[in-house]
Amino acid sequence: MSGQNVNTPPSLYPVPEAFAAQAYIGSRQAYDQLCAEAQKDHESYWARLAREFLSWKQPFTKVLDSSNAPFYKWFDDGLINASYNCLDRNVEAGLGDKVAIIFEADDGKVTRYTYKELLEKVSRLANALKAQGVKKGDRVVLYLPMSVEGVVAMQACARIGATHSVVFGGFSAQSLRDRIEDAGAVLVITADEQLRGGKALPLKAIVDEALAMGGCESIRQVIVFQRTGGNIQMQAGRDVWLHDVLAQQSAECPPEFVSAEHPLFLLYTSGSTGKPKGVQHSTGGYLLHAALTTKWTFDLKPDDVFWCTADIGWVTGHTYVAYGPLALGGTQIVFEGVPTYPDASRFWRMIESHQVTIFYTAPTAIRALIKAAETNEAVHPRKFNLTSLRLLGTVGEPINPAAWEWYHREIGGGRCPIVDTFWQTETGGHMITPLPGAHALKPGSCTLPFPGIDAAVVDEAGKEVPWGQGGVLVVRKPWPSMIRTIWGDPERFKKSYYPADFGGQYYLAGDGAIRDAETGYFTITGRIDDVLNVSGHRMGTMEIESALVSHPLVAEAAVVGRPDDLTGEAICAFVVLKRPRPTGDEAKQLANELRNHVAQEIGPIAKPKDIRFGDNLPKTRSGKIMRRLLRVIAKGEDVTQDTSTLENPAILDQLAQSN
Ligand code: 7RM
Repeated sequence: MSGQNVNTPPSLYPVPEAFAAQAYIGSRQAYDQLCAEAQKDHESYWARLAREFLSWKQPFTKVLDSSNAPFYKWFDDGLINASYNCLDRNVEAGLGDKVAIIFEADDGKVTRYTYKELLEKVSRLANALKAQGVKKGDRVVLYLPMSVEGVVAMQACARIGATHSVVFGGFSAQSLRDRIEDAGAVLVITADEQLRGGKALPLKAIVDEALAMGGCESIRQVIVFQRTGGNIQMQAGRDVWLHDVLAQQSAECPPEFVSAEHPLFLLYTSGSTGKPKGVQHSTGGYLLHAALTTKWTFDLKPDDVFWCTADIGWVTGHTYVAYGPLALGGTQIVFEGVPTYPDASRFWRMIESHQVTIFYTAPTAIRALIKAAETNEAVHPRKFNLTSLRLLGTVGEPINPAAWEWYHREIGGGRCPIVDTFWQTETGGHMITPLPGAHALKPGSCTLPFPGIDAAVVDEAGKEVPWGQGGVLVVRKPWPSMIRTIWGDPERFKKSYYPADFGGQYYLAGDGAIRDAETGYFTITGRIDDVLNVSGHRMGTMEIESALVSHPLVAEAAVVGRPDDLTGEAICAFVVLKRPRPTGDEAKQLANELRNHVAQEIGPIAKPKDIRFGDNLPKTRSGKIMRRLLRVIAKGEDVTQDTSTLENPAILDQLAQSN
């Protein structure tokens, strides 16, 4: 191949010459130079980029404040507004009539929004929020479908300095209530219903249910976007229609400039213990990394059509839908529906019809679409013209090399680099990822840290391990878009991310990693805590256990993950009832009841795939559940470890046979 670099080991995919020639970061040398700049003076490097990428109302004078570490502050005395940076400055630069968002509805209807139109919508809603008494620093919960209105609502909050907290539309009333209460939100923005795969699913009714549960007395108003016209109850004095409030408001709203450290948003995510944590992000540092990574990782150019398929309910939808592409004045697709409706060619059809050039999705979607294409020629990507594509990306979970190869060959035509981007809700944006014009690719590896990110693989003592040896992934230096705290629980923030056993110095990602012996490339080996990754969705085992034991029949439950070809990991629950262990049809029926109960408590995405009933759980003599053994049983493998420390070794056979 002509693009082959002499230094590229043969198992790697070299950077295509044509791509490198036009890329912002077009060589390994250019990448190394940026890393060297950051290495030499971490603060000056980030300060330079913050000045280049963002427009400041008042420039910052201090870059990094470590005086209260690990509660780092970046660009603290700078004044900035995220919505100004995403909208006004693009309009001011002459991009007012450029299409910002191409919206494709579930039913295929397409609507385009220019930067000018988006700015108007955002300003109207921002004025409506102000009219409702929403003030700078107030929290606003968004429970919305994947929609332009969702992006507008986030931007409107940012415009007035309110802190948004988006709750994914698949979460239950209970989960929504918990988040509203924890955030102390003053207002909810929702829709009557959401449309997914031709089906209307309730949203407003779930908000009603959540607010009726109590604990949400801080809520003063509910704004309702009319999406389907479905039948819902409007509570007088509390609920108003979005179209009514927008019509009453002016299309001009001066942005509220805030400190760079002002909380732009909270986003709840699962941890290894009990309840979800409200990850708090800043305005300036976060927006910098959103813009910077969108530009360098995705090589986003003015003429690109960018499509990130993530829902705004997840962090990927925040950084690479609501903020990153807009901060750069890009054009992007917002898609309401699902990849399998009306059939499993929806993504490929949309790439062709919108001439998408950069496509970013999750391995779980790729695996599902591979399976569909294998059994149904009509939905095979080769039936579509995908030649507009120039770059592909993945996120959310490890991608298995076979799926990578298929994505590369069938979607990218062998011509498009794939950026396998490793990051987390807490990191705000990409941490370890190829820069497509600089790095030769290795399927299954996220390659090297983004310039300025000091990632390392260390042992339990915090000491770096040699390449080729597995360890724990840490980030040694603070970076601008890092999590600032856990809302309302700074102690938990410290304990979760800067625990004393790693010297308290390094950010602990919660993942294991190994670096390739020759290239130093990172491969993520999976979570090292009790967090599962099901279809790219983060789920705490304890959260699911709590949901199970809240059912009146359940005495005890233990949840583990097991590998799954389609979803990456599958949830496997071991349950002890308060009555004799059920078998046969009774077991099936009870398992279904428990699954529905978990859906009620958390949401359908948390439903266990397997539920096994036992008389007991395998425990040590001190009463600790041996999850390690449960993981072996969940996989369907034989327990070969020594089980002599178990209180009740006979339970293993029972659980193994209870499937
Ligand atoms: C963006 C996002 C974070 C967890 C993280 C990892 C896993 C994410 C990759 C990955 C291997 C990747 N935020 N993860 N990306 N594992 N390769 N490219 O997913 O907070 O929801 O999840 O997801 O375990 O810790 S998240």
